[in-house]
Amino acid sequence: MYPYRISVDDHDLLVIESDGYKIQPVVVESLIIHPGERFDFVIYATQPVDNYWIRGETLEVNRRTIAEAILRYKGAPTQNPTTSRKKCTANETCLVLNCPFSFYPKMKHINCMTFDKVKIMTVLDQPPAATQGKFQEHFLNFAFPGPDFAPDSINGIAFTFPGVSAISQPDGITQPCSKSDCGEEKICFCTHSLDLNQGDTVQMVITNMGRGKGWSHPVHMHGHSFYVLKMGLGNYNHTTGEFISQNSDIDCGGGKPQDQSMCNQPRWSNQSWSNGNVPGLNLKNPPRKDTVIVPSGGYVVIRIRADNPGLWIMHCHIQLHSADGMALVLNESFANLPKVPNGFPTCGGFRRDTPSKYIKAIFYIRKEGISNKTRLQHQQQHTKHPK
Ligand SMILES: [Cu+2]
Repeated sequence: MYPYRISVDDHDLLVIESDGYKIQPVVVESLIIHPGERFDFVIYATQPVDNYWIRGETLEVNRRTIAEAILRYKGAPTQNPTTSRKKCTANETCLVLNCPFSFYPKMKHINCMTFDKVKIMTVLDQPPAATQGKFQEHFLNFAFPGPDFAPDSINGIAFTFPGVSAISQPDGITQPCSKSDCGEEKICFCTHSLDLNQGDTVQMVITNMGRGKGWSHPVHMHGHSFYVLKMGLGNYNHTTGEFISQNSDIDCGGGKPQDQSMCNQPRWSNQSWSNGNVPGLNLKNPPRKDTVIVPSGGYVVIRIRADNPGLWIMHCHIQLHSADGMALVLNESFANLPKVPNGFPTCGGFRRDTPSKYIKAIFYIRKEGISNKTRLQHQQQHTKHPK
């Protein structure tokens, strides 16, 4: 559920790969990993024979949640390490990879490298161009818009799973969004899908903004890996690291300031950024990934080529968020799918026979409408910047 900052005492990490794609190696003191992400790194066993702590620490403020393991050199005694983590100083700063914010408070002496600054290793693997007529841009706001009721949603739509196999029985979907009351300052529940045309370059601007912004969402896509072209972060106080305001590149719509709008129909503040003309896009050797963090109060620009017909779910990888509706389906070139074989079994609507405690809890929250309060506490706790 939480991001962890991973380090190994007295050893730098040489990060070489993420989500199955080789990157141009970077040497860091630590890296931050969110649910769904994978990182490969190398450490050189060049230190004296001994035991060393491998550390995972969450980013929370005023609370410490740690995971620990031991790096034991061959020949070291079977005991706990006595090592401590590197002291980051003005003369010897630490570099942290994959921060969901721009920087740590100044006194920490930690520099951040956001993932859009990483380069892919394979130079032949380049993002598709924004060709006129074959280019789509979609804005997707992962948030908990309220005010009274704040389900986990994308553009104010809480995903409802179809009661049938949508790929073999598309006509059996009973709650399509076309029949729901969704809109700019509305909340709705339906089987949210996004239509993609075969061969198009699809750019997505994934935001975590508006009144329902929360902690960083690790957004995961099935059926594709995407190119990470740009990250836009919130504004923070350089000295204290406290959050100040959301990124002004995005207009949240609704005729309201960002922090009051549901941000269900976000767009570029500057319309000349449309059609792929976003300044600062990293189009040369951008990294590829299938899970990317969308920072609180900010956005990520990603691209794919729609070359994989099917229905692919895209969701926040925090289980609680996706189960409660922070998901949608990419309806990609449906007409190009092979026909379902003759006699393929069909199924009707389903019900969970014995809802788990967890599902019951969600229903309870929905019924009692306490979701917003809980979420607000959640958000306040997690949008604070680490100190
Ligand atoms: Cu999430």
